[in-house]
Amino acid sequence: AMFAQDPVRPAAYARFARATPAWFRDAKLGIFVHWGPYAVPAWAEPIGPLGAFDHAHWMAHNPYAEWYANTIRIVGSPAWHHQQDVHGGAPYDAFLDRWRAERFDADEVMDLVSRTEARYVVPTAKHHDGVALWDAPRTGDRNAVRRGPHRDLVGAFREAAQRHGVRFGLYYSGGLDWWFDRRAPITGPVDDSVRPVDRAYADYAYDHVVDLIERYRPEVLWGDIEWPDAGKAEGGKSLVDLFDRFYAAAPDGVVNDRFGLTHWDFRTSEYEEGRVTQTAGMWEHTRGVGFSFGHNRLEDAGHALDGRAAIRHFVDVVSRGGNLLLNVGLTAAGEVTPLQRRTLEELGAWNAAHGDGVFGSRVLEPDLARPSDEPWVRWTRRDGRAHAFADAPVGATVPLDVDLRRIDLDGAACRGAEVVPSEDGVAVRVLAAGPVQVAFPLR
Ligand code: FUL
Repeated sequence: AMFAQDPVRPAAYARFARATPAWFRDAKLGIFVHWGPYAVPAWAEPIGPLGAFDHAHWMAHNPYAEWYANTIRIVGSPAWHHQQDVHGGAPYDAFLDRWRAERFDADEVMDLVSRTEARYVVPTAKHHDGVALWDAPRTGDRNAVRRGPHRDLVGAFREAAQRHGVRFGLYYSGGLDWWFDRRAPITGPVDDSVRPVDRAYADYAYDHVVDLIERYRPEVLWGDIEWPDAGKAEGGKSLVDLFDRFYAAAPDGVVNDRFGLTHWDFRTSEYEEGRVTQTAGMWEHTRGVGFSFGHNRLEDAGHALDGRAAIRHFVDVVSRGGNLLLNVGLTAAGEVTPLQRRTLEELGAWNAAHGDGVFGSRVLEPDLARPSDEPWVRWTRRDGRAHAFADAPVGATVPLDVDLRRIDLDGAACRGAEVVPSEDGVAVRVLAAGPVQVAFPLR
């Protein structure tokens, strides 16, 4: 039975239903970039992954450094104390002028992105703090062109992405804007009661995204939290009209599932939250190299994915049919930290040698071969081959759980491994630091 208050998807959104564009299905890896004045304090408690804590604890100890403007307003929280002690209790907006981007080189960032072999990049155009990275309409001086960097950062990313042949997307926080909506900080769940939903905000957000579409032609529209409810129904400055404009400008474009119950081309999950296991539709998993999206100076190697962990995470997501949107948070000066850079470089080096079994691949049917966690084995399918990825100490023998009637052992191509006989099937001996790869022809 349906209850009166159940949300209903407005019928107008049905016309956006479409098959996922091939480029996005094949892309597998994107790089997310979070950047804003929160990179100046760059401070959050690295308590762990989203989804592992209750709401009240999460908000008072938020490991997301890009939430700093909210966390420091929770009186008595460690971030509130930090703001008192280190920044004299100054208001968040004091960071706008201290955010200088003095060493930002969009081509350098995009060079790193393209060396990971990521096919798309998604910088934040406006996060929850409401600060725009371009001269967005009606933001007054709260944007990167009028304050701080004094540059159109969205434009700089856009042009560099084009020069590097990387598809360009944009993140826009339609759900939260702590400048437009100056109510008390969020201390519990991010539900409908803590986000602006009225016409005034719906029009404001609409004008921003129309401007982004017209000026920068993104091919990924990455909304966040929700879309203001007053803008969901057809007519006026509506989300229906916004999607019309988006697909007219980018016929191959894709939209994520954070515009509420309206339309999406792909589902999203984040750390432990909403973890999607193989669904019929397209999905993308996102996380930072550490526990934050914005740069957090409190994070060290103990909080972050090293190269090997990032590779395993990436291959795991792809083996289950998803894309990985891996985030870096730039420093206030505009640089990728050495910790994040190393992880991306190691992922890129591995992709250069093994990417033929990952990019453009599909999920391998479980009746052909099955993954395992101990030892770590994942499978993909591409071009008539089953690709096995195994990670174990050099010299270890890893059994593979396969259907030998369908997998051709003779034609196997090995990288860092050799195929060895085993009692009840087949195994690979690991000859190099992993994950190693074996491609088996399928019969
Ligand atoms: C979340 C946001 O609240 C985080 O700050 C981050 O932007 C992440 C990608 O989405 O919902």
